[in-house]
Amino acid sequence: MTDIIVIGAGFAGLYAVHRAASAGLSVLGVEAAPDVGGTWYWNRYPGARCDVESVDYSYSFDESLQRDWTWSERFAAQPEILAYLRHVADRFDLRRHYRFGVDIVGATFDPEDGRWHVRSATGEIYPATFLMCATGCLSAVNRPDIPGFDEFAGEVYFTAAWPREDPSLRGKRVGLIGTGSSGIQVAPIIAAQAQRLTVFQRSANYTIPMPNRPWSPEELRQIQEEYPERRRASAYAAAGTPHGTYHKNAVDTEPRERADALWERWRQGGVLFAKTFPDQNADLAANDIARAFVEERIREIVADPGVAADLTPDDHPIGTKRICTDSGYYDIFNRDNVALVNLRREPIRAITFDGVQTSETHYGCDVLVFATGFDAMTGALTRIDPTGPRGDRLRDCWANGPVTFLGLMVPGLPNLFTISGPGAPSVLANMVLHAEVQVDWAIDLALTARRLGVSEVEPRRDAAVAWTDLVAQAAERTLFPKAASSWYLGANIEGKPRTFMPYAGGFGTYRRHCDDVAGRGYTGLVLTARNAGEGVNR
Ligand code: NA7
Repeated sequence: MTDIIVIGAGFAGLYAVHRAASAGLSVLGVEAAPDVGGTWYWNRYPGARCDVESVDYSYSFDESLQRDWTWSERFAAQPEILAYLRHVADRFDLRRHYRFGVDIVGATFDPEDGRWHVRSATGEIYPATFLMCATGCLSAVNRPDIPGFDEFAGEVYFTAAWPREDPSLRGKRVGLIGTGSSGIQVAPIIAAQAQRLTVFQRSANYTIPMPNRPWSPEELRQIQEEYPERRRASAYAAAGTPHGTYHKNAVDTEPRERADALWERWRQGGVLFAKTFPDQNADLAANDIARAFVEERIREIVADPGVAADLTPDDHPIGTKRICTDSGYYDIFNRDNVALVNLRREPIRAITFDGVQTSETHYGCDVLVFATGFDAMTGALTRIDPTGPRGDRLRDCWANGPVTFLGLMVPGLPNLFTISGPGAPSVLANMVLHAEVQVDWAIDLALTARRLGVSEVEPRRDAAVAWTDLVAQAAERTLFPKAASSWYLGANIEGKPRTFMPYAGGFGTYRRHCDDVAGRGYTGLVLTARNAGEGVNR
């Protein structure tokens, strides 16, 4: 009998399978892809990199793994991250627990046998006591509903499902739709290959150049020496990395000192720019200072003032949509073979058999690349739509926005864990350490349940509502809700309820909440012993 099914073989899923198996639980991993990697399996478009430094965006649970693996660059590229995850799967012999190529499309908790029955697209049913969805925040691909989509006669690629054999774009006219992190990362590489690149931009985003470089042997030696301290500093930090903010608020800092701090972060690169000052994401005046700095850089890099203006966001404070990290994005607009189309001025009317028709012009294309994002945070979960013993369905439970307990559990759906689900810091933190925290919490709970002879664990509705209120309050203390079209808010998907989904109170604070609930014997949960009838309120 399987104790726990883990859906997904990305960072969270692999660790969950390892942790469960090491703790003596019988575990089955299921994964739609033919191998491990999760988001790093699918998002293999050229230029894909993580915007968190490699030495932080890696597991901390095993010191010898940490010691033996050497990252070649500050910001790891997709092939290296995938190689790392394959190494982890080999090292801990994790593939033997997995079935690959299994696409899960449903899950129902049967009150009769007290188990989840997890259903694949081909109709197999897998039963287990616990179900852990390690399905990722950014895995349900958004395929935009543009008229004529199927009429296009040329090649079509999605950055989020890039072919394993990299297609050659040399000498072709390429249209790129979408200018989030993925579009911004892939664009410079396409620009260097294609005969012509047309970038279709619906919303401009802020992007910070990534000063990527190989780690020097000396740096690597020092990182190894300081790893324990680095991990200690990350464990309860706001974003799960050792980096903090400047020691003073932007509004309390003299202009010259402020500029120095911003330059420092600009040179450091990556998402850290979004957190240069402590007040940057809470106070519009502080945010405007950081924003003005980046806008000046855009005008310096992009030669045509009209194009620079179009590349400058006008609908969100900086950092309230995921800040992008690029390698030469703004520079491509100085090339003769690259054009920017501002879809706010000339919206797409249709895709035709040979290009894109906007309200103004027809742009001939041989290839269309869609970097149009994801049904983020909830999409991969509502697609499975777990259904509880009393008929509660996740889609209905979240019809007006996600309600969760610690972003990990949902009332009405016992024994279900949603790793990196809404209501947790997830994408606002280092996803790898975040996965470790949540997986540890969930597996500890499963082990506690087993020890106590408890067959069902479920959050109380009032406890979930209280946590969800806390998530909303944390967001209200920030500028995040002011972004017009962010996927954090579900605003990129038509009909999706607008709620700020991640917990913005900080990774360290979140971890303390998790510690606290476990330390008090799982307050907020109902633990039910199957044959003992009544549940125990905690
Ligand atoms: P994002 O950040 O959601 O970006 C998607 C982009 O696609 C964004 O510019 C969208 O414009 C655009 N988009 C979506 N649908 C359309 C249509 N129909 N027409 C034109 N443009 C469209 O996804 P990414 O994959 O780039 O990045 C996701 C995260 O992965 C990233 O934040 C990192 O954390 C890693 P919009 O802004 O909605 O106007």
